[in-house]
Amino acid sequence: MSEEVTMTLIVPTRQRTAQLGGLLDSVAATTAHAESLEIILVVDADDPASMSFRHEALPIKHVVVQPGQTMGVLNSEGYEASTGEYIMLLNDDVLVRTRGWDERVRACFDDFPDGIVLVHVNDTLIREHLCTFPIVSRTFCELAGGICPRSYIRYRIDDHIEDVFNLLGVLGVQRTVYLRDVVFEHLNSVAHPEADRVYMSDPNILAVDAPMFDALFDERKELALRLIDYIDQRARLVASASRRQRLACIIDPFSLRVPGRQRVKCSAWAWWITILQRGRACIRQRGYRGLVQAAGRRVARLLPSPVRSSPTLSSSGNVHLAKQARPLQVVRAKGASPLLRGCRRGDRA
Ligand SMILES: [Mn+2]
Repeated sequence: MSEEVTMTLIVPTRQRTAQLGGLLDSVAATTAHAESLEIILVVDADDPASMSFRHEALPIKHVVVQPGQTMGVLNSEGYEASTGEYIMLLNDDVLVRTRGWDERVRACFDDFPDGIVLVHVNDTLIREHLCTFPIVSRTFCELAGGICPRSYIRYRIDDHIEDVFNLLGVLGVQRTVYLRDVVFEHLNSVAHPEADRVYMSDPNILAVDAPMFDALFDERKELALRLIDYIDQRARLVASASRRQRLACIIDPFSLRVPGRQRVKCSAWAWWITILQRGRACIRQRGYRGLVQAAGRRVARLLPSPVRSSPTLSSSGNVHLAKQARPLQVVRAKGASPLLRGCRRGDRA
């Protein structure tokens, strides 16, 4: 495994280092490749305990901001300082429960080499209903102009990211992966008399974040279009490279002159004239027996034959024909069209 950072966890945290320690212990205990992990703690300048927090098993980077910033700003500042190829927005009130979670996430991104994927884990509260802890690629962030808008106070950051991918889905590009059995237990819940643990949101903050989310809808639609353009452009480059490779294998242009290479178009009238002319020429040159033989050969040619004249790749990588193709010679008998060549006496083509 390389020492390169592939995964960044962005964790805004304030004055609860015990809980933060619990999260990082669980990360250290479950990560398959801790050496390619980067933890970014976004901490307030008036919080010395968080600013000096370290973990013995994990590389920690601190990003210090002025107190009182929005979650949008905290996550964005964390993103600006990140170096990982894949970036996860996380909270400090989480315990990672699934061993090898990072390999599972990595495998999802490997399925889409263009990097336009949203992976999310099971937070045990909101689960498949929303990507509470979203993971996206740096490529996505660069196309989006950041990991999230800075203006969201606390809520709707996950909704905002997920919504972009929901819009991709509308356009037939399904790029959201929910890892149901990769558990990041979210401890942010309150006892609710009528239900299991539920996540309670602050209505005053939601009153700001919800209209913001609505106001940015058109912006997300534009982003979805940009993402699809990027996906298409990448696919074209990959297809073009593979076509170039196929053409590079061909060294003999005459090897391409195989039967069936043209789309033959002919009016019914011209077709009948040709058949009659050929038949007459055959009878003239080789008699009725020759005509039957020629017709038999023509029928045999229509039958599928794996050996005859199909281009094959030799061990040297060069395309050649099972039977050596001759350069075409247009033979023009008196008044006969080049099409009549097939009926020349002694022709064993
Ligand atoms: Mn939380």
